[in-house]
Amino acid sequence: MTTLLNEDQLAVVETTLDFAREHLAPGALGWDQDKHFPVDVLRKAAALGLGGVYVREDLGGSGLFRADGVLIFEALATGCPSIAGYLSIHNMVGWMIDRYGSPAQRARFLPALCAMEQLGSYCLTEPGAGSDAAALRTRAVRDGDHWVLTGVKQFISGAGASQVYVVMARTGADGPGGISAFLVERDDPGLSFGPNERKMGWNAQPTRQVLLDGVRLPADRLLGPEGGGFRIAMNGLNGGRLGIAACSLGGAQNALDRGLAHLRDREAFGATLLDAQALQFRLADMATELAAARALVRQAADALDQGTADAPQLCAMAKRFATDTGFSVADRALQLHGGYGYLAEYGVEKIVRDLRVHQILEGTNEIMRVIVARSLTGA
Ligand code: FAD
Ligand code: 2MC
Repeated sequence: MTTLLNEDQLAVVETTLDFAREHLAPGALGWDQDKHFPVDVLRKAAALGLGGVYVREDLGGSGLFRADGVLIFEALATGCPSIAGYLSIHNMVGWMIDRYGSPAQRARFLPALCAMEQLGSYCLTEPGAGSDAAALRTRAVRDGDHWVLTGVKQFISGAGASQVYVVMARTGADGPGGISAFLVERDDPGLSFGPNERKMGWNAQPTRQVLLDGVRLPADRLLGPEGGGFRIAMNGLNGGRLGIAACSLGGAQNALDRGLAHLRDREAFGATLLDAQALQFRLADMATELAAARALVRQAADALDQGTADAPQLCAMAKRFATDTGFSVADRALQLHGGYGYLAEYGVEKIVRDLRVHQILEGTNEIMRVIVARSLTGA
């Protein structure tokens, strides 16, 4: 994963891989089993600058680029894709506040988010509006100097544990142009949470409904312009999709490494399994596909950093391709372990379960194809 990186990037990768090895990998299986969200470990990550990767440095951020972020999230995911995935979402929230917030909003929210004294969540999806996000129905009604928010957000990562929620709500007409973004805090009266969902993977972080029952916010909690919320949400997701794509690369790389180690150790038919050319070819395909996915993720990150017109499509291509490839590589690594791959203690089935949801969240891979197809057809 270090080919063609400059010295600064190599240092970032090395530090983050060390962190993943020391602080994520040892706990990952237990957190999955116990559904434990290790906030103390997140704070240690923040001490390395991973709580505000893209936030400007004046308020405690690291001021890095997407090209750095994809290296960071790939490295973190070698230790635990679920925690790396949450960190990517937290950093999406920080980026949105840094990019669209007023000076007062930046000063109020960013230092604590960068230190991960406070955690962030992103609230777009609703029970009746997932892929068709612009159909969301949570309402924000102006009342003098306040906004009053009512609605339900579904599947919110980090909900309950997070203090800061970026909530997309309808302030105007139907469709994307009638949506605004708001900064909601956990102790705002009227905010509550559903139970923690029971899930296939991503168990090291909570997923809950966010219930807004007449949440009354001062007018200065509007993030960006009124009616600009969908644009803000989509621009956040362009980077978020790269973070998730990178998490798939890291999880799959770990699974591939485990598969190789297992074949080297395991003996059958009078030789080690690694001597079987059919299995060597399988490893070769897995490594090749992962390298291709990594190249696309890095290309998309460069495009987003440079603000090219095709960046959203490239992010969608990279998210679709890397998350499909990552899942497939992890699944093949499980197969290479035979029956042991199916046992929790070998760690591969957990990677498969964690990586499965990357094909669904931050825009399903069908929606990624919609985005790419629209860019081709001009529809
Ligand atoms: P639907 O939109 O109902 O889609 C159902 C199926 O139809 C999918 O396969 C979809 O691809 C397909 N489909 C829909 N429209 C089309 C189309 N036009 N063409 C082809 N196929 C189509 N959301 C947040 O806002 N914040 C979070 O923090 C968050 N975290 C999540 C964590 C987890 C563990 C999960 C599972 C989800 C999370 N989500 C979050 C929600 C996630 O983004 C949505 O689940 C996802 O966008 C899909 O929406 P949906 O579940 O309503 O599926
Ligand atoms: N980047 C920048 N702008 C974008 C954009 C993107 N990726 N996607 C859409 N826009 C803009 C678009 O250019 C348009 O702007 P304008 O009005 O200036 O022309 C505006 O947004 C409306 O876009 P569309 O007309 O394409 O809207 P439509 O409703 O047809 O479809 C679609 C938009 C399907 C692409 C969008 O609803 C979508 O991405 N759906 C998937 C939802 C999703 O990703 N949810 C993830 C939730 S978060 C999560 O899962 C986590 C784990 C955190």
